This record gives sequence, structure tokens and C-alpha cells, in this order.
Amino acid sequence: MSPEERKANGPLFNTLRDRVTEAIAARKTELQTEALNARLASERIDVTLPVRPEPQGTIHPVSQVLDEVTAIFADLGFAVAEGPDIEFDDYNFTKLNIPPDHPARQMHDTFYVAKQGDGSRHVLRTHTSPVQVRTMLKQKPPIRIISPGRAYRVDSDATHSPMFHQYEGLVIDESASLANLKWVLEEFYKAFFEVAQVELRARPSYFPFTEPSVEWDLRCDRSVPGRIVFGQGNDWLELAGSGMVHPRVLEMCGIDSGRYQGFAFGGGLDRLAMLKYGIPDIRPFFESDLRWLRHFGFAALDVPTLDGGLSR
Ligand code: FA5
Repeated sequence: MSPEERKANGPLFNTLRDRVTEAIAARKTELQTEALNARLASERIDVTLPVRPEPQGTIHPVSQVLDEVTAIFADLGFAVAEGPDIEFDDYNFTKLNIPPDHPARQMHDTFYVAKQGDGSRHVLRTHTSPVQVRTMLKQKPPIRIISPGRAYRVDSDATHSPMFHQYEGLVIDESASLANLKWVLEEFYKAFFEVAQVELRARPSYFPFTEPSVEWDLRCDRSVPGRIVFGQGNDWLELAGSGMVHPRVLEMCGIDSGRYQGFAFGGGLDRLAMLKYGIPDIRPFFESDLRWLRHFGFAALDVPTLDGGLSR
């Protein structure tokens, strides 16, 4: 265009350019709004729904049984106490009336941890009984605790694992007796095996930290191969070690044995899981085989409670 033409048409073209720019911007906003609305419609979620329609994964039988045992003892008024897996030799043995060089140390095939700088020695706890010591050292009677947890022994076959689980019970007050212990165990086994009645048989036993010491067998029926019915029949199943806490243990833990007395008991959690849920071998418990876990595992959202049902 000549300079004159440019002068005349310039404003016209400027106006045209502005209108085109505006139209493009308007259309762009419109398309963006449409795209956002389409995305919001397609990605809409109901936040009140569970994250997944089907929970993935299952609860391990040991965790299930641990929750069941805790629920039952909580109902009986027991608090849960804990202790570390790596324990002082003193708490695992000496304060439980098993001094160094005592032959009872050979009853436990112990994993020892290297000596500390001060010469003291730690062990992987061979049972949950050191939690008794820890509890008595920091709490005055009355004491009523249950302590489920891991224990370790140099031991491995179909019913023994180097790492396994135990539960420990301890009751200390001015009058706790063997009769009370028997009642507690009866209530526990009734609730745990979900039967109306159980019968316990006491056998004299030996644990250095209890005197007298008693082992308990539960009446059951094993006449049909592969099946156990609890509370009836002519067979007996060994279930728990127990006894009256040795006065020397009370004294070593700072409790006046002239005034206080009590009972302790303990058994294998894995063993309870095997019995209740018909699992023949302990070794796959700790192999993390997903097929085994899916077969023997429990629904992830079912929390065992006494009124809601332990295993259903
Ligand atoms: C004890 O460990 C005592 N502390 C129990 C006790 C507590 C007695 C309080 C008195 C008062 P024992 O060594 O018998 O006792 O072990 C108890 C249970 O642990 C056994 O019956 C068994 O069910 C389980 N257990 C022991 N070793 C293993 C293992 N290697 N694998 C799986 N379970 C085991």
C-alpha cells in the first residue's frame, strides 16, 4: 500500500487484528472450560466409598491370634505390656532366678549378642518372661498384664521356629492364687477356642521363676484324623506353662514378697494359631508365600472383638 492507503486502512486493520485476537482468546477460554468440565465429569469420585471395592491382602494368622488373645485378656482387665526383642541377659535370665552357670540356661538354646563395652551381654530374648521383670521394676502392685511378642531360640523343625511368638501373663496383688490362675486360663481358652466349656488338667512342672510350677493340658477330641474338637473327648493337649511367681523373683524386682504374691503363665502364640486354624507346620508362617497367606489369612477389615466375634 502507498503511504496514503496505509494511513487510511491502518486503523481498519488494527481493529480487525484486535477483534481476531479477542475472538481467539474467547474461544480458547470456552474450549478450556469445556475440557475442564469434561474432565471433572469423568474423574468425579464419591469420597464416601472405600478406597478399593475389595481390600487387598490378608491378616497373617499370628497377627489375628495376637489380636484375639489381646481382646480376650483386655476383657478380663489385663493391660498390654511390651519389652524389646534384644534383652539384657540379666532380665532374660538372672532376675528370673536363672543365675549365670545355672543348668536351666541350657533349657533355652539362646542367641547371644556380642559383648558390650562394659562387658555386659545381650541376648535375643528366649521367652516373653523378661517383660514380667520390666513391669515389676517400674510398676507397683496390683499388676495385671499380658505381653504378646516375639521370642528366639536356636531351634527349627515342623513345630519349632528360630523366631516365634509367645504370650505372657502376670498378676501380682496380695492374694492372687493358683485357683485364680486356673479360672483365668479357663476363661481364656473358652473364649479363644469359641466353645461353651473347657476342662483343664494341671501337671507339676519346673520353671526356675515360679514355685510351684504347673503345666496345663486342655481336654480335646482328636479321634477324627486332622480335626480337633476342644472341651470334650479323651485326649489332652499341652498348652501353657505357669506357676506362682518365685519370691526370689519378686524380691529381685523390688517387690515385697512378704506382702505380695502372684501368678504368671505363658505359651506359644504360633502354636495357638496352628491348633485353632488347623495349620500343620510352623515354617511357612515366616516364608512370606502369598499363596499360603491368601489361604490362611484373615479379612483385612475384620477386627476381632468379643461381642463382634473373634474369628468371624
Ligand atoms: C517358657 O518359655 C516360659 N517362659 C513359660 C512360662 C511363663 C512359664 C510364665 C511359667 C510362667 P517354654 O520353654 O515351655 O516356657 O515355652 C512355652 C511355649 O513356647 C511352648 O509350649 C511352645 O508353644 C512355645 N515355643 C517354645 N519354643 C518354640 C519354638 N522354637 N518355636 C515355636 N514355639 C516355641
